[in-house]
Amino acid sequence: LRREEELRVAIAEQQLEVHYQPRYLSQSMQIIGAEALVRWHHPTQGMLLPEQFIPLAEEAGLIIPLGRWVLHQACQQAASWPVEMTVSVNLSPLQLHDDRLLDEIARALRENGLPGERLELEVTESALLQETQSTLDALKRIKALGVHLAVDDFGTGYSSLTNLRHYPFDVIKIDNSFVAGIEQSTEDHSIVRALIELGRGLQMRVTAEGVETEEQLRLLTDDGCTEVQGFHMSLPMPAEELRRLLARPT
Ligand code: G
Ligand code: G
Ligand code: MN
Ligand code: NA
Repeated sequence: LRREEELRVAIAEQQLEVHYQPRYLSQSMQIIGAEALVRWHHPTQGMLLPEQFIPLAEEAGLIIPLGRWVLHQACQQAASWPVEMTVSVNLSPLQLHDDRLLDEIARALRENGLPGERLELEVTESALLQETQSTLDALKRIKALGVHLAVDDFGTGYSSLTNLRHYPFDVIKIDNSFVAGIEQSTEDHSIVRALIELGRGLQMRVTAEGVETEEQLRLLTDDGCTEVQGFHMSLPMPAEELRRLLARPT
């Protein structure tokens, strides 16, 4: 309960900070967007990563105010970038099924003057397993705002491919775990190639996540994966650092 109280205070007192990890075109290494990743500057424990507090936020019902705060921050930042690119925000399944989500998204866009196309919301593949019809309805309402949708951690959730066809996703994000194995494992490499092909067939863009080496980047580019994200190109960074990176002449 103490931790929960601390998190409540953290949301109210702005101890949270959003970092941004750039997403690149694999061919040109042009930055085409960035993913918002929340951090908690805990008063005594230093910087905490999302896996250390998102599960608690979900259990305690705090993911709604936390998610709302991240969404507003991300839209505000994106509106201030010197380049017109997309900001991606992770959505918890609980947010997806919250009645107020649609209004919150519309408000975050409107208050920051950000066009819907410049926001992308990421939903994990595992979130698609439950309540198919209400999930589909929620996604369609978000799409109607012009906002883009990405299916995150793809390949790990065992969702049926039939469902994927009916969902209005713009982007498939291939999970880190497959990308990590493509140099050593022909199986992992085959899975990644199949996911790239699946995206092509469904007319969805494909982003490979967790690209950590030059060789992984080369293999993915050769396989026709047009977008990449990962430590090899860039770590998640504070908003100010990303702004400087974007302002730098290329
Ligand atoms: O930042 P890190 O690299 O440690 O992220 C770990 C996990 O936390 C990822 O799966 C990411 O989707 C999730 N995450 C990061 N920021 C947010 C957020 O603002 N909301 C939700 N729901 N999940 C987030
Ligand atoms: O939302 P999602 O689960 O996709 O969140 C991305 C997570 O992956 C974040 O925790 C982010 O810090 C992490 N990440 C980003 N790039 C890399 C990478 O190259 N390698 C690894 N292992 N993790 C990464
Ligand atoms: Mn993500
Ligand atoms: Na992911």
